[in-house]
Amino acid sequence: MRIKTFFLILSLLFVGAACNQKISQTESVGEVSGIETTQIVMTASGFEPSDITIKKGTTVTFLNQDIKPRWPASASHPTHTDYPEFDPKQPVVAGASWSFTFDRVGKWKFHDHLNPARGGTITVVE
Ligand SMILES: [Cu+2]
Repeated sequence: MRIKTFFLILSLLFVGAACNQKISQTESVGEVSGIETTQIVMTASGFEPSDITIKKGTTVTFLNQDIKPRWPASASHPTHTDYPEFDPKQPVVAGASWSFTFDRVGKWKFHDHLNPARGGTITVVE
């Protein structure tokens, strides 16, 4: 009986230790990543949100929730020369997304290359 109790306590300790390890692993992953991300949804009515302010190094994911392709790109249409890298160089198909990390501080106007009347501004700060 005593031995049974001893093993029961021992196994509980092991389970407890395993749980602690899992928790600390999750925490460290969170610390290591430390990458800021944000999302802009694209639909037929434009970008949501269309005007955001982010810190330099933030990754913005443009998610296409429309049934048609969408194409986020830097001003000005059609050459996209303000921030040439801010351009997937091809349409983002329905249901897909495109992510871009903003490394340049500035006020970047953008638009939907397939519907240039829709657009917004991404302000990147230090
Ligand atoms: Cu364009």
